[in-house]
Amino acid sequence: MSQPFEAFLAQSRQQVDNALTENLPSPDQAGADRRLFEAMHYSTINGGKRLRPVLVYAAAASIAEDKVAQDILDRIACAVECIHAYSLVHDDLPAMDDDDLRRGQPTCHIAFDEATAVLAGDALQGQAFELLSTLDTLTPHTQLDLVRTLAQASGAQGMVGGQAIDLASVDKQLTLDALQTMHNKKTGALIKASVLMGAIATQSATAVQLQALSTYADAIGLAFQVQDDILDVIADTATLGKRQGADEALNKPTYVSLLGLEGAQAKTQELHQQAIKALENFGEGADLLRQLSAYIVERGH
Ligand code: GRG
Repeated sequence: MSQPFEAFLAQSRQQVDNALTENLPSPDQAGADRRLFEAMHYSTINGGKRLRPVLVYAAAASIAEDKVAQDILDRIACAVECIHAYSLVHDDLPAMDDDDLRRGQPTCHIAFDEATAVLAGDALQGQAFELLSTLDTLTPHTQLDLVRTLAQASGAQGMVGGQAIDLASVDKQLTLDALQTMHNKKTGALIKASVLMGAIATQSATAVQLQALSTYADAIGLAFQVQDDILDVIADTATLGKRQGADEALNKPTYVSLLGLEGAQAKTQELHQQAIKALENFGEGADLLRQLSAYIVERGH
């Protein structure tokens, strides 16, 4: 019987926060690099939703509950969150989205300075792969599989490539397909990697199960982005910061601008149903993944 969803979310968030505190360089040690370490902490241990780490834990449970040591999953969850945090720090820089607020606090380059924010993002990326190299109770094949999955999802074919397409699409009319390709890479790839890495870590997922999880992840990754666009439109931009303002000023296309608000809401429901269907051959171990799909399309922030 899987754990109640709210308890699972709270516990997963606590686990990954503990793992981040344990595995990032201490901001308390004296030295010329202290400012860098402070910026890394500032940008990670600051109350994000921890969706990607939660997906790591839930995907592992969908294949085999209790088969992977908690410590292994914590380090994988931590690695994924380090990549996510690095992407946010760099995305907020003046050269990219030029945002002043993130998670309700001044962005890293505002709280520190631009050079430190660039370095903190770079260091978080390195930290992620260092963490994956410490999973020595897994087979070397599994370790390499995890490294490759995260590298592909975060690099030129994934998140960074998606960001490049996004930057190139400013002031351009994108078709729905082109918008989808951009989001699949920019945000979907890391969400998918989180699901696959949780499953890979069990060392017992079949090719058919991995394919089903891939289909599930594609659907929730897109649903996450459509819901993000919906939230941007219905939120009071004055209180939520300037992401929407920046997108409007840059004339970036969104799901709401292409489908309308009701069309976008219908799209999230359709994607949720696709995600649920992808898991039809999974047992109750996948209930957390099913509930996470509902959480993504129902979330209010
Ligand atoms: C700069 C290399 C590089 C990549 C940037 C992911 C990304 C690519 C930029 C993020 C821009 C953005 C705000 C996109 C909207 C969707 C999104 C990823 C929101 C932030 O993720 P959440 O909602 O954030 O999971 P929290 O704060 O909960 O972790």
